[in-house]
Amino acid sequence: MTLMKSVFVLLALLVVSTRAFTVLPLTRVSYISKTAASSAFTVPTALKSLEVAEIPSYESKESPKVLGGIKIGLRKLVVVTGASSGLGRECARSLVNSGKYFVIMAVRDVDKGKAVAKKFNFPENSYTVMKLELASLQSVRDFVANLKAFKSARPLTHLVCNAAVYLPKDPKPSWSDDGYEMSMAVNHLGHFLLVNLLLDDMKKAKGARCVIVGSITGNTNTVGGGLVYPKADLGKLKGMESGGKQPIAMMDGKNYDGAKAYKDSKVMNMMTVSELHRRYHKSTGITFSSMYPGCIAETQLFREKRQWFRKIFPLFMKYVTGGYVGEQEAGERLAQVVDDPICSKSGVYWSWNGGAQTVGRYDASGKPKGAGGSGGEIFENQQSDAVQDRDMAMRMFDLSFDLAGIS
Ligand code: NDP
Ligand code: PMR
Repeated sequence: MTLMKSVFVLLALLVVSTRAFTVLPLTRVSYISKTAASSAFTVPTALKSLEVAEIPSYESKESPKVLGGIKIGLRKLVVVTGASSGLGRECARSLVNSGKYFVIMAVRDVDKGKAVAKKFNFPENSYTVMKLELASLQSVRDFVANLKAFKSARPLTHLVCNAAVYLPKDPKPSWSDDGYEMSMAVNHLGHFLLVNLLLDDMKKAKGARCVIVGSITGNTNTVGGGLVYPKADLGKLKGMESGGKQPIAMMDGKNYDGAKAYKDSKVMNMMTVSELHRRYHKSTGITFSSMYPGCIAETQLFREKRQWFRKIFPLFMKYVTGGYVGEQEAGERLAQVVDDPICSKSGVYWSWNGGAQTVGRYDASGKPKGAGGSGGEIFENQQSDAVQDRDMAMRMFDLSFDLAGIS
């Protein structure tokens, strides 16, 4: 057994005694009842688009039934980034199955996105696949232009910023088209530009929501984020202040560390939500949310990790920490933040109090086996002091404007 494996096993034993820290921070704020959380999101057996008239209609004068030549009924319009894999794919599936949403799958690989829709039998009039390469600011701008042309005058009601890369094994940084370190560019900067370009449009919609996926590993007030190195730390933002471009890889200005770059990007995701809420919630009415779905230990996020890690990690999360959640259930959790009336409060970082089921609820063809709804209780989680640092968030937000080329 290698040294790394021995350390892993030892730590696993250590964590057995700290199981209570599942997905919880060291303190938590409030709970919402499981019944309230799970009842709002059921999966109908068939799409009945014209029976969803109770959904608030758009304030646009356009007919709500046809969009870009596609019949979408009165469904709400949601963009999900990274809908070709893992959490984003399952969130898209849950939203399509709800019958309430027309899903715009914003993906870097259009063929892969189409294959996902085909595999899960998404009804023709419930989705479209659009190219979005988050490692290129120009691609983000092109996506927004295409989106606006597609949906004509109808406002976007929901935006889910989910896509991400995790590059823990790369000894040297890789760079986006614009010369930014890849995980910061894809996970934070591309989404930052996307949200900012869509705000004006979304504020026209009633009940609009923007969700950016965060993580426990960006929060140092947790076991997952506080005890496992490297820890997230934006330092004094020296890297960002110096323009954040090649050869500067880290936003704190220090040497490159791929795992830390991911965790830093998650901090920026969560700070962005808090800052969006503070700056724009009152004036736009948009609900801004962040969330941690649980540890979805089997997704492609861990593609760079060694095979032994990818085998043991889900078992460790299931049977040692208890922080595991399956892809389907995680997707339903994200869809809950998009759709559930209890998640209409803005500025919240949502989490679930364990209770995830480990058995899938869909058969191989993608048909639901039974009722949907998440195990575990949703609650308003508390972020670390570092993530809640207002001055840092403001500075990070303002510098992101510069880096993303927003004037
Ligand atoms: P996956 O790797 O399965 O999914 C990531 C998605 O992002 C894929 O669809 C991928 O596209 C897309 N993507 C990657 N790079 C780009 C790019 N340059 N432009 C556009 N899209 C891109 O990972 P997960 O589903 O696990 O991760 C989804 C979210 O969940 C992330 O924000 C992650 O930080 C978060 N998260 C994950 C946890 C986990 O335990 N897995 C825990 C906490 C948070 P493609 O399909 O082409 O690869
Ligand atoms: Mg972590 C006790 C709780 C706990 C939780 C909820 C997570 C979540 N992790 C916990 C503990 C531990 N982890 C411990 C004690 C160890 C040392 C054995 C450990 C290790 C570990 C590694 C090597 N964990 C990891 C990795 C990764 O490569 C993952 C990562 O950091 O990706 C950025 C990861 C994760 N642990 C989690 C979660 C949710 C991840 C995925 C990270 C994310 O997407 O944010």
